Amino acid sequence: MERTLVLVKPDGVQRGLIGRILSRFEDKGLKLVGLKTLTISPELAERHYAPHKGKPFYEGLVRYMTSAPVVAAVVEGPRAVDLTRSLMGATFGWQAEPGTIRGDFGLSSGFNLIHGSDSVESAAHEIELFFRPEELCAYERDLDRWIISSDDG
Ligand code: IDP
Ligand code: MG
Repeated sequence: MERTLVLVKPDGVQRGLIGRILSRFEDKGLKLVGLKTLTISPELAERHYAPHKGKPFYEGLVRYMTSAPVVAAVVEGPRAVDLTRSLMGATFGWQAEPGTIRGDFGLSSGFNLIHGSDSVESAAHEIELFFRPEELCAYERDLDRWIISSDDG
């Protein structure tokens, strides 16, 4: 079973979209096993976005992500990393397909509402940046036998 890191970015929190964004993951059948609000420090933003250091949008990205609180969530399920990326949609709101989170709620390149890890490896690293192990709660849902079949992983 995979886990991935989701952030509802500052624009999503300010616009009152926390519930509507996170409900997409529950609707899909994925499970929330970690959840918190926090204001990202410049140090944490730099570690989280280290792969983008040096890119033209990097400084603005760190400013944006540290400007107001975010919601951090750990989402669990079969293929959670790829499913999360497809629920999010393309990076820029103006490019993202309707039906995706970015496609339905935004039009901007920078203010794109949500972050999701892009691989199983980066998910493991990013989850560690945002959560201590004891903050994650493994639990069974009785309904999962109707959502996840034995060949889903
Ligand atoms: P992703 O969030 O879809 O994985 P990345 O390429 O990893 O996209 O970029 C990380 C974040 O940096 C984006 O979500 C977006 O907030 C910001 N970003 C990326 N490219 C641009 C840009 O060209 N202009 C402004 N912000 C950008
Ligand atoms: Mg990315």
